[in-house]
Amino acid sequence: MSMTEFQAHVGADFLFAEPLFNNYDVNKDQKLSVQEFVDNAYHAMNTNGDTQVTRHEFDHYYTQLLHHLNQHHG
Ligand SMILES: [Ca+2]
Ligand SMILES: [Ca+2]
Repeated sequence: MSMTEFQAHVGADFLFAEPLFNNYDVNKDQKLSVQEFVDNAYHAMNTNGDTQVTRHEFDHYYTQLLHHLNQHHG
């Protein structure tokens, strides 16, 4: 792997991680509390806004996440 390839790889990861982290970090203290992490993951998965995350909703979220990662990793 060349330095250019390495930087492209790290850069893509950073670009993906930064907005994701900021989205989770509700009070912007640059740390994720358990509450912030759980709330965001829960709301991200619970697409129909009820009080439960079904297996279907979880699978949908997981598929979307993998899709994102595959796009950035080429
Ligand atoms: Ca926080
Ligand atoms: Ca639901």
